[in-house]
Amino acid sequence: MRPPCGSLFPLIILKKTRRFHLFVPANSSETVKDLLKRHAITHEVLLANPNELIEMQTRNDSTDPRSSSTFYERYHSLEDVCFKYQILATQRLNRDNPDTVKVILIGSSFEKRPLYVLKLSVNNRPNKKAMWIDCGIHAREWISPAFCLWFVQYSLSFYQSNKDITHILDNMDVYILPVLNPDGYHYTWTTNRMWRKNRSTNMSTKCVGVDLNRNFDANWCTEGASDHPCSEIYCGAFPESEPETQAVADFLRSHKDIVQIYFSIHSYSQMLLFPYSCTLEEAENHSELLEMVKEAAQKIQRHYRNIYKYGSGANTIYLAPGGSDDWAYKLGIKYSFTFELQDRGRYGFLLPPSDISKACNEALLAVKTIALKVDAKTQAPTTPA
Ligand code: 9B3
Ligand code: ZN
Ligand code: ZN
Repeated sequence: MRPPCGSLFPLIILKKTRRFHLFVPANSSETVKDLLKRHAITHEVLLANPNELIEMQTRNDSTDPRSSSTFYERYHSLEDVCFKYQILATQRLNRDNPDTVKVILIGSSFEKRPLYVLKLSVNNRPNKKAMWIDCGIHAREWISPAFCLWFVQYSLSFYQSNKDITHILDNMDVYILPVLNPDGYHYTWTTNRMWRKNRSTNMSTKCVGVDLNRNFDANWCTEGASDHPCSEIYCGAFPESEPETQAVADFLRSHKDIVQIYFSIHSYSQMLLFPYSCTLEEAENHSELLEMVKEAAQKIQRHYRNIYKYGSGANTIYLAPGGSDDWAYKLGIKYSFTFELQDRGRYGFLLPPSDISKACNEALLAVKTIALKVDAKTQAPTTPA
């Protein structure tokens, strides 16, 4: 079995050449340091006081008029995110399009929170294709919901002034699910900042939560997932056992003829991934997908001097079944991607708010690059005006 991003895992799986991040409870840090020393494993303490960082990231949620950062450069509680989306839903991209932002309820979470999708649509040209972006499937990856907000805000602000986003929105609708795992996200704000899974409970175990990115029907619960409910990568009782998974899967199934591009946003480690993760086999259009993420990574490097790895999931990060991108790909969405945003482990999931704008702009550049490439390849013949 291989580790999920950034989780505490037994040391036996460490490779000699690989760096690894451990989260250690403060009261056992000396013991762990001792152990590492005795086994001649070199280590450094990256974050001596994560609680201070966590406090900093949650404190600035309120709209402090003295703060120099914008709403989009801070992290927000679930309630604030919801509220913001209600406001955004009343906005329009231009005067000719009163109904450019629509809120669609696609289901509810285990704890009965609504799952809202935002639809951006600037014209109602028939047979328009669409792009899907989901954020926040893993609760502790806070930069992910921040990106979804960033994307919506960018689209509403720069439609008709930035030529790339204009071209994209003129040619496709965008469906955005800002927080796929609202129960988990809420829990990271109130109780445990490092929570990953959803919050579903089950009579047969005391452990809470299913890893929603192991719960999709793609080689479900094979190597790289766990059938133990206490595991961080627990696959659930059966594929789509979770209401969050089911809501997304149902929505995409009923829109599969129009959705051409699928993005799922995670953190951390800076990678642009595509199927498969659930097998070492190559996807049918592997070279096409590789070309796209390579171009996106090169652009990020040129514009932001930051390195993103790219490739198929199984080859680039680890073999893992049951993920949403593989499932969407098998459904027929041939341009399917998972992005792992900043950073590479300095702060990990605790990326400081001051890094939000750069992290989001990098991801935005990658989304735009790929969307434009797909659009150029799949241009539906339009009737001349
Ligand atoms: C995992 C899977 Cl199963 C997939 N299909 N694509 C990406 C990943 C990586 C993320 C995960 O769920 O472990 C990184 Se947080
Ligand atoms: Zn993740
Ligand atoms: Zn085009």
